[in-house]
Amino acid sequence: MSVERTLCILKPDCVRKNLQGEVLSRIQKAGFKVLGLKQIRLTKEEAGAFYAVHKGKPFYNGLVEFMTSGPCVPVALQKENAVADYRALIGATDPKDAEPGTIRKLFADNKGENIVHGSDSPENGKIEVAFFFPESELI
Ligand code: IDP
Ligand code: MG
Repeated sequence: MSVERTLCILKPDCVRKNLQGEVLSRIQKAGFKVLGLKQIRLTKEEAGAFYAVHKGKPFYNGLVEFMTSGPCVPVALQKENAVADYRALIGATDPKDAEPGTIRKLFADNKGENIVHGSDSPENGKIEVAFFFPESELI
């Protein structure tokens, strides 16, 4: 196992529900180190670029709409085996399919509004952290 970075985003539904602290607390208790954190409001262009891999899928426009609907909180995380461990902690994309006790099972309303983002590979973890944080903002 090696030390990896993964990008968490506390999505607009998480912020609207005032669950930022609750969710981040669970992430920290699971051993993740917070390297960087900020609250921002994504533009359509930024959200579209971040989710470019999903362009053309039926949920893409709705996803961009949702991610720009209010502030969100990108969090740069680091830990041994961060990508897999974080995805296990948040659970499946659709909270209906997520394991009991996972963040999405506990807090998400549906497959689209699912509280948090997580990177899907160590390589994308690095790329996605860099999308929101210049190296100078990571401590
Ligand atoms: P992930 O966030 O678990 O990695 P992805 O398949 O990468 O899931 O999809 C990115 C995001 O797009 C999801 O977190 C969710 O917000 C949204 N999404 C994915 N599939 C659907 C769907 O079938 N309906 C509505 N929204 C979806
Ligand atoms: Mg994904």
